[in-house]
Amino acid sequence: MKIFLVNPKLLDFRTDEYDSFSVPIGLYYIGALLKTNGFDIEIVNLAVQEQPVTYFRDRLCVAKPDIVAFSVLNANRFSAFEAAKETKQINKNIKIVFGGPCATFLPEFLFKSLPELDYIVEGEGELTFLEIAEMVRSGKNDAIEDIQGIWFRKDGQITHTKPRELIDDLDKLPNPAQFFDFQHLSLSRGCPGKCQFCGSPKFWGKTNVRWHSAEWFVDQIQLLYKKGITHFYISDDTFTMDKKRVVEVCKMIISRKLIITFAAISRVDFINEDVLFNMRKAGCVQISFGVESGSLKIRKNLGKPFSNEKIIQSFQLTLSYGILPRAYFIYGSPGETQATIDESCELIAKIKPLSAIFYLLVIFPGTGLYDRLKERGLAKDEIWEEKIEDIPWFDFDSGLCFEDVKLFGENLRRVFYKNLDKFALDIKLVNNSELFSEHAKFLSRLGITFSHGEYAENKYVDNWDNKFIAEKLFIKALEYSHELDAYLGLGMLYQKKGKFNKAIFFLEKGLGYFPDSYDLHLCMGLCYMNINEFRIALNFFNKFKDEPGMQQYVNICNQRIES
Ligand code: B12
Ligand code: SF4
Repeated sequence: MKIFLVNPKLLDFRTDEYDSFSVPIGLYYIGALLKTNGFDIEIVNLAVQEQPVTYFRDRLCVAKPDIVAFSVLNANRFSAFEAAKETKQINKNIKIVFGGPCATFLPEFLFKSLPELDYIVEGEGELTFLEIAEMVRSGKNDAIEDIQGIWFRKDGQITHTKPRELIDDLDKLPNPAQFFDFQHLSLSRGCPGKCQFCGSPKFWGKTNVRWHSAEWFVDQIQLLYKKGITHFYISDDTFTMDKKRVVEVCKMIISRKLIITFAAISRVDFINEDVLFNMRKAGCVQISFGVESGSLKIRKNLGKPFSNEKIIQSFQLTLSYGILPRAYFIYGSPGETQATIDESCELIAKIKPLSAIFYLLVIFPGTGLYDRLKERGLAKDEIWEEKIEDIPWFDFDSGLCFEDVKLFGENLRRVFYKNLDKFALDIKLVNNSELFSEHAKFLSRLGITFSHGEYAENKYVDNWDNKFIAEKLFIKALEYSHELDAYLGLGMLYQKKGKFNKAIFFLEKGLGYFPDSYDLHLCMGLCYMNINEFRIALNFFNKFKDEPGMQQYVNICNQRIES
């Protein structure tokens, strides 16, 4: 029996394609369980399609699924609606199932809005969806009432069955990496936090955080690693919640010699030196922390009451282990004024994040803030009939207006970027020789971000400064260890500045340590071309003359030598 698992397209365009295109991990988990139970699964990623409806119609006609199931967020619900309608037009016997946060928190609204919808799976989806699929396969559709954790229509009424118990042992789930390729991973489900803007506690159950064992999790990484995937995003709400387990995971990654990098999300109260050391050794390059605001009053109101000292200390500690600390800030919160924004700017200057994301506070069903609005009669679920992805808090707050909130965001971003050079120059790393090669890698990677990465293109960051910062970072990296990227970075930087002899000096040194590097040879060859030393340049190009792209330089050199 054929089943489509669909990732619908977001309503609004995003510049960050990777995030908006990626299939939610949950679909892979569900897909893996269904595959092991003999179902034929196709993951349909409408998020990447320019013409999702046309594409979907074509796939439907070719594959003829029996069930079409969607992972629905508020932001992609309209795409799910369109595809569901299309499905029923083609064959009204195909069952339509919705799951995910939007489906879980807005079941009645969704059934009212979409007559084509058959079933909603509430919360954790694997076991419930498997039972639905088995029911459809057996043809006994009446059995729907026996399935726990669903919403469906009965005699025109929307009905809810008994909630399903959460899966007690996540390791019992088949490992999705056996069947699919992906980069987002999840060690745990749930979060003990109480953040008022977040739907996770209500979705996963506040008291019941569950984990995979370290072994299951690292097996997953290993399976993906063998398929050539080397960078991962650990998407747990708070990856380091169980520090012992995280250290076990990291030691296992190291002992199995998995050469990977990964980014994770944590909380400032859930890290310590042991965890950071092991995470760095295992390949962690970035940890994101939700700081939210510089105002303690706002933080308390949002449900994140950590002190400034704790936040500052955790950022410093993370950075000192050569892990890039990223800060998430929220603006436009209840009680936000220019004074609280100033507090956020002051905190930014103290925590010195090397990456920061500033979100306008928006709200979703399933969050404390949404409940507050509903209780006060300010919001109704019908608001989701409008073509919006989310609702900005300021729309409901008489103390805030769009113009001010927009300026708040601009202020925060400007302060962050304007100070970024100082933050980068102020990096202090732990003096632990076991981490020197990681330090060199960290500084080089950051240097690249300034020289030709994200910060090189940023309009708020001064360009001259960028190159200067990059140069400093590369040189500092080489004080720790011989790092290819640092040699190459310096070579490219000086080459761009027309300082070819200086570039050649560093590239030559780099080649002493990395004699087989294509990039160093290419850069060296280009430097010599620039100073009209075509014969010497040719020596560098010739070593890789069979590589795509190199032949053009070989030809130019040969022509110039002949003429
Ligand atoms: C990691 C994450 C991301 C990653 C996703 C990576 C990936 N490819 O998986 C990134 C950074 C890309 C991301 C982006 C966004 N995210 Co996000 N994200 C999360 C987070 C923290 C964890 C999700 C996760 O992996 N959970 C673990 C896996 C196993 O669960 P799952 O994927 O949800 O699937 C399970 C259930 O949901 C259910 N299920 C899901 N789909 C389906 C489908 C069917 C048919 C069935 C039966 C069941 C089912 O069963 C699954 C297995 O148990 C959640 C918060 C949370 N803790 O849930 C927010 C969350 C899902 N994100 C949220 C939002 C708003 C977004 C963005 C819209 C933000 C933005 N403005 O751009 C984008 C949109 C992404 C997109 N689809 O294009 C909101 C959604 C709120 C809502 N009601 O819609 C959440 C809940 C956070 C919050 N604010 O409360 N996100
Ligand atoms: S924002 Fe993070 S810490 Fe707060 S409740 Fe959500 S997942 Fe937990």
